[in-house]
Amino acid sequence: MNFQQEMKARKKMVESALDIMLPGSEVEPVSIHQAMRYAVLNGGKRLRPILVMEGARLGGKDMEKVLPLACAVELIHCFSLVHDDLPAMDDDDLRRGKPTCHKVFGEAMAILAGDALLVRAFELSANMLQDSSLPTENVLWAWNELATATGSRGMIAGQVIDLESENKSVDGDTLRVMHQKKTGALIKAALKSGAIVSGADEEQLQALEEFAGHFGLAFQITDDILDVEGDERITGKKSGSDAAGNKATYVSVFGLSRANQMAEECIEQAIRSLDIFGEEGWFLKELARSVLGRRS
Ligand code: GRG
Repeated sequence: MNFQQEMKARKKMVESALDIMLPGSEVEPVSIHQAMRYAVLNGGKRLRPILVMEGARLGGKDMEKVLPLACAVELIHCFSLVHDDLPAMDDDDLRRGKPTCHKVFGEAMAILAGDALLVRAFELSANMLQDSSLPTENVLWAWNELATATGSRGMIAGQVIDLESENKSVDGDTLRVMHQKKTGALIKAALKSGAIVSGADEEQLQALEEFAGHFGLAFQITDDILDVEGDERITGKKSGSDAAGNKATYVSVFGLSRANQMAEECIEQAIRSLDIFGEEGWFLKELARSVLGRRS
């Protein structure tokens, strides 16, 4: 299978699993379950669950084994998107090409749906303890990585720095830390948690952590570039919202040309981090290269 086919196949696996792992839209109270399903089963590249699966493959386990963990990571990501779009945060009307969760279900239900997705994510991670082929201590370790990456020292910290930086001049270091936490932490935890549960060794974990650090930053830089140059019909969200919200981005701080160059440098470094995997590193290398040309 080539890279595109592999991505498509993994995305399909994740989408089927998400459909099963979310409560059905007929489960009472139906309003919350409909809002949760709307927020998750609405497109999306499924990058983070695909990283969990790749971590597991490189650690030597079947990708199917870690599907509950992969889905948990996607639910955490979707929770963050629902809350990020709320009027109190970015106040966005469009996400993945569709009206945002609060536009369809109302603000209160969107807040609850986000909360419920986060809780369901930890339920799914806990369910992995029932799989006797996965060492309990590794499942707990992965769970801990995920919680730290999501919480007030990880993604939520990044969001706080973001909120507190609005309308202020921000230097490159603050911007990098903000993005490492807001976007990078969950991306890193995704790849690492998949590798941890499947028993990857210290050297592999170190390499994956390094890869994910560079990859996550490149991903965010290209996100900032897409906000300026992207086609709304493809990105599925409103362009120019960073500038409209007076947000510090790689484009506003460094300019478009330097931002592009920085993304390329990050991807080169990411690819170099994979040396220890030899041929086995092909999927992550292709994934890294695809970030530079991404249009959504
Ligand atoms: C309010 C308690 C509370 C928590 C929420 C809102 C928040 C904390 C964190 C925000 C994190 C956030 C929205 C980061 C943005 C990261 C980003 C680049 C999102 C887009 O990711 P893609 O391109 O999206 O992978 P798809 O739609 O493809 O999944």
